[in-house]
Amino acid sequence: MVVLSQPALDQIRFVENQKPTFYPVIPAIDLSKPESKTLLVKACEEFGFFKVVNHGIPLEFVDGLEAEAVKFFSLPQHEKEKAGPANPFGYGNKRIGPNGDVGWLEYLLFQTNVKSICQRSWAISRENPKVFCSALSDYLSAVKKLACEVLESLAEGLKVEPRNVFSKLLMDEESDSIFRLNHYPPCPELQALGCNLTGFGEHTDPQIISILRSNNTSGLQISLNDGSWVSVPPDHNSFFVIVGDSLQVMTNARFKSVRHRVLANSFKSRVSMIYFGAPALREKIAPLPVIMEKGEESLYKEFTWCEYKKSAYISRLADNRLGLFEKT
Ligand code: GA4
Repeated sequence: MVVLSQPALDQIRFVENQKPTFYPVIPAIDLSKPESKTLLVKACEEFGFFKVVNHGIPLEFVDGLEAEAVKFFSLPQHEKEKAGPANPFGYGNKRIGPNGDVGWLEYLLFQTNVKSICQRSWAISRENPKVFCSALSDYLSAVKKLACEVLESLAEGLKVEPRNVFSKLLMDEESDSIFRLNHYPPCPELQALGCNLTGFGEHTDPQIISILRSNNTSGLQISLNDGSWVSVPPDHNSFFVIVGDSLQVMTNARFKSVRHRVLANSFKSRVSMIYFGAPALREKIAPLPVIMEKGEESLYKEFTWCEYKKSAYISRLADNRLGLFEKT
């Protein structure tokens, strides 16, 4: 059994128990179909969230990394702590970020360059760091390729050129993309308490695009435009795509970064893996001139990814981080 150490259960936010509302029509986009470009744009405009099928990521990469993650999270607590604390990279337990946010989860946070993955693998898998390193590297190359394909289709759907206008930011050698493995242990006490517990509190992702894959355990919820929360049925064969704040800015708010959260489950462990595609630190984040209509003005002040990231790391998880950069 996995025992999560401090902070204790009562320090984590409980969420009112509402009947689970499942996402009305979660856009499921088949990337092999020619109409996918238009559907991707529509989903980014309406929800900032969708799932993709026929994504081309080999199942063995997904299973290989999930098996390594499960192996790590099953280690005794003192062993896992050797890979921590997460500042911000490494093993973290319940504490999220540096400003007092907590949730019912443990996680590993990584930079995505091969050198740092391989170095960190030594603290994660003492028996066989090479296996962990290669499982993570294989998965990362495949998921980065998927993120770039989605971004290129979005550029085509928006009729902006060149088609790599977004994807080149992730392909940059100095791209600041990161990756996280999350484990939400079951919390049986919730049954008796009759309420929900925050696994990962509500937030938007600061980056350009996030690609999330989870096992078949529920928990992910999305906030709709009217502020209501809906549960996303888990689907271990698909990848969920989340529009980040930076893509919202680059499209001058045509695309919406989606607020999302994860609730803990009473019975089952949830394991998720998320790739956060980000630009290089020096990169300016601003609406693309080719997207702006004649006379349209930017809704945002100019900033670099480095400035946005700095400001994110002094914010609380649920804060409206883009608010600080909106023109008044
Ligand atoms: C949210 C998205 C990613 O998980 C993350 C998170 C990061 C962290 O866990 O260290 C942050 C959070 C995320 C935004 C605000 C700050 C930073 C925790 C937090 C309170 C890795 C990221 O890039 O931003």
